[in-house]
Amino acid sequence: MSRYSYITPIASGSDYEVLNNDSHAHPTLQFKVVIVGDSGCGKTSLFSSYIRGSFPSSYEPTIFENHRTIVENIKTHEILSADLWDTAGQEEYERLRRLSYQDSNVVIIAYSVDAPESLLNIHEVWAPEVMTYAPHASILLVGLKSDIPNPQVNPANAYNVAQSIGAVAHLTCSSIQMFNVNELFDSVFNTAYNKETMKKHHESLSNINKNDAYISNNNNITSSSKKNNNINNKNNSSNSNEQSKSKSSDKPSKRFSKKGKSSKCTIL
Ligand SMILES: Nc1nc2c(ncn2[C@@H]2O[C@H](COP(=O)(O)OP(=O)(O)OP(=O)(O)O)[C@@H](O)[C@H]2O)c(=O)[nH]1
Ligand SMILES: [Mg+2]
Repeated sequence: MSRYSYITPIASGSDYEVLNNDSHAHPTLQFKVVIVGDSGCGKTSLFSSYIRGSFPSSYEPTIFENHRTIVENIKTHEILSADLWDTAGQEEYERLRRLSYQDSNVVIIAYSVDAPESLLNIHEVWAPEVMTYAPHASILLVGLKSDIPNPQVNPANAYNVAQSIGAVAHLTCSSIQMFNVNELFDSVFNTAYNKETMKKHHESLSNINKNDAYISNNNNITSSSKKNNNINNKNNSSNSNEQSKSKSSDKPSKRFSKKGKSSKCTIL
């Protein structure tokens, strides 16, 4: 990997293999991945090389296309399903493209290493659009057509752009030569998978905290009722036990509902 490429820990982990769509695999998780970038930078060729293992023979501008792809983690054999959304780089399809972002987990922003303006457009067009329409999606930056001799894009500039838009990975690929294509999609799936796993982990932690709050509230009830009993025992008034019992059973329920509410708010 060149010194200007990187894959952060969230985008690292496992390797994946594309399965036949007619395989009867049962995915455990489903993701949506969108690719955007200047027209002609090589988005469709990248998807085609990865999914079908073939490079398109002619250039046809995309209007809109999506592919459901089933992949298997080669270590754990876990099956994931990914909807790969190919979009139009052309300006006239801007409105249609903006509809593609909804609910995406990962967005690949692409430029071509032979077109410096496609890198400039990351700041001008693509990153602002992604941040507006897919604010929660993770971004990977990819430089396409890396096989072209004498690339026009300065790799240090591309690295700086990747950092400035918070890309979780920056790679250069060649769809013709299948160079770094699998590596790019491994990073895409690892990002989506790791994010989902972290989300589930946080959710279960928050449930544990809620249970803890519930238990501690119940403990407060018990200790407060004991305290009340002690006070009442000290006072030693007639029927004090019965009274204190009824008081203690009134009081704790109030405290419980108050405490229960505020701790719930804090957690949520
Ligand atoms: N040398 C080289 N050429 C490529 C590569 N990938 C794509 N191309 C060429 O670049 C041109 C545009 O490729 P596409 O993949 O259709 O570009 P796109 O980004 O999908 O374009 P739009 O659909 O218009 O947004 C085609 O002529 C491809 O043959 C690559 O890895 N290396
Ligand atoms: Mg296309």
